[in-house]
Order: sequence, then C-alpha cells, then structure tokens
Amino acid sequence: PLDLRSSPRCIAFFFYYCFRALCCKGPPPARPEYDLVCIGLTGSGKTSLLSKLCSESPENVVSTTGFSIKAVPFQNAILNVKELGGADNIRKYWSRYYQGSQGVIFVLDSASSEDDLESARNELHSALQHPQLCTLPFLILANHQDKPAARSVQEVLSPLTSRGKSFIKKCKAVFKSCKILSLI
Ligand SMILES: Nc1nc2c(ncn2[C@@H]2O[C@H](COP(=O)(O)OP(=O)(O)OP(=O)(O)O)[C@@H](O)[C@H]2O)c(=O)[nH]1
Ligand SMILES: [Mg+2]
Repeated sequence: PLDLRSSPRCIAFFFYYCFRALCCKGPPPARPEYDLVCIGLTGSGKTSLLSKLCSESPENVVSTTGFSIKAVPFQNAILNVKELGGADNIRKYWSRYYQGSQGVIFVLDSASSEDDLESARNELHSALQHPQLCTLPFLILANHQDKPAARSVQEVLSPLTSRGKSFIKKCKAVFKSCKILSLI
C-alpha cells in the first residue's frame, strides 16, 4: 500500500493529480448566445413551441400577457427567445421589443378562420418589412397541421407572397409546417 508520508515522490504525484482534477479540467467551453423574438397571433402556439424546445410540459399553457423570455439550449448555442403575447391589445406594442433581436420566429395557426389568418398575414407582412427585423433570419412556422382544417404552407402564405414578392425574397425567410402538440 502507498504510504504518502514515506515517499516525497508519492506526495508530489498526489498534489499533481489533485491540481489537474481541480484546475485543468475547467468548465465546458461557453456556447454562443443569440437573442430571438417570437411573434404570432394569440393561440398560434408560441408558448407551446418554447415549452417543447425546453423539454417542459406544454399542457395547461396560458395566454402570454406582455412578454416572456426563455433560454433554449442547443448543443452548439443558446437561444434567448423573447415571446411577445399575440392578443389584440398587446400586438400594437410588439415593435417596442424588436431592438437587439438577431432572428425572428413567426408562428401561424394554419387551421384558424380565414379572417384570423388574414390578420396573421398582415402582422407577418409588417414584421417582414420592419426596419429592425427585415434583414434578420426569419423562421415562419405554419402550425396546427394536425387539425383537419389546416392549410398547407403554400395556402397560408401564397396571398402574402403575391402581395409583394420582393420583400419575401429580400429577407432570409424559411417557411416550415409543423404540429407542435403532436411532437410532444
Ligand atoms: N391541435 C394543436 N393545438 C396546438 C398546437 N400548438 C399549440 N396548440 C394549442 O393551442 C393553444 C394555444 O397555444 P399557446 O402556445 O398558448 O399559444 P400562444 O401563441 O403562446 O398564444 P398567446 O400567448 O396568447 O399569444 C394551446 O391550447 C395549445 O395546446 C398544434 O400544433 N396543434
Ligand atoms: Mg404564449
């Protein structure tokens, strides 16, 4: 058995390994963080999406009054996503919270009434043209695809693209369909 008191070499090794274990391992390398804004009409599924991405239960989500921020961890980055509530009385304040955003997630309910979908398109149109957002990467999610009344991404967005193709091309927009609840 090793007797530390009798061997100066053993003592040196002991301290060397302690030092390595305590000091050399260090914390894991820091992941870059990005600030995103998440918008869309009330009920489109923004909170459900962020709960899902944070591995939290999306059951019993309540409508967001004002805004809420979640840090969504990915392997190579952390996204600090600021969700802005989508109710009528909150939407007029959205643009006050755009500053500093590095990307945008816009969530739509593809199964909503034609009137609500038109309101969502109008909000999307304004966001895509907003000076603080128009140059940012834009992810547009046509959600609620599990519902029978859901429209395809083309159906959701074609009235918008025909309104002004140039700005859709100008921004770095990506369109995706999804069914957030079915993914849970
Ligand atoms: N069937 C179905 N329901 C969904 C889907 N995504 C969200 N929901 C439901 O839609 C409701 C509203 O979802 P939220 O995530 O609160 O919507 P929100 O966009 O955050 O709404 P506000 O905070 O009011 O702006 C909840 O009952 C969700 O369970 C989906 O893909 N399919
Ligand atoms: Mg919400």
